[in-house]
Amino acid sequence: MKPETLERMKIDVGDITKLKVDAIVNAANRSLLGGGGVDGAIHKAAGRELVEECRTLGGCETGEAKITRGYKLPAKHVIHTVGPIYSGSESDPVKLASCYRNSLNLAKANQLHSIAFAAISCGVYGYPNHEAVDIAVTTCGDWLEANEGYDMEVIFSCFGERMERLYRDALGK
Ligand code: AR6
Repeated sequence: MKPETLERMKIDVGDITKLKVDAIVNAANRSLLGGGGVDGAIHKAAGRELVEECRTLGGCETGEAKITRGYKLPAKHVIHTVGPIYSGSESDPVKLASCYRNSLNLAKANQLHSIAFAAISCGVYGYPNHEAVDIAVTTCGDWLEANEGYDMEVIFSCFGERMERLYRDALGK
């Protein structure tokens, strides 16, 4: 990956619900009706209207992404993606990479220019965090290089120092 591509990806340490970006990416489940972890935090901060819009979407398959408004969040939109529940099978990295790629494609299709990702599948879905971070950085980097003429700021939201260290290592920062 080109050094300038790595430079286009940033790290934020803290609560993703505080970020004022065009879209934050939620680590949702297939129902899209809320849950624990970052999903619970996003729904709580966005308010009831978010789950009402989610109810109209008919769920979401693993590796896919859907977009809603941000309601009470500082972020304009929420992109909901469903990471794989880690099983150790060959499809896990494929599905996880799809989450990042589909979220970025959806953001571009909606003319968005800044996107902050939660660490998809890195909590209750049990994906080994080091591997998941490598997939996140590689997939977003490849996307930025394939969409070079499009202005997109990618932020990785790290909830705690341990995740921050993993992203810093992966980005060489
Ligand atoms: N801001 C940023 N990151 C956060 C926040 C926050 N406020 N809260 C937690 N994280 P998880 P998953 C981090 O478990 O593994 C839900 O119930 C957290 O430390 O939220 O994809 C859904 O409904 C971890 O690094 O998502 C699904 O059922 C990362 O976000 C299921 O969990 C993801 O952890 C999805 O599991």
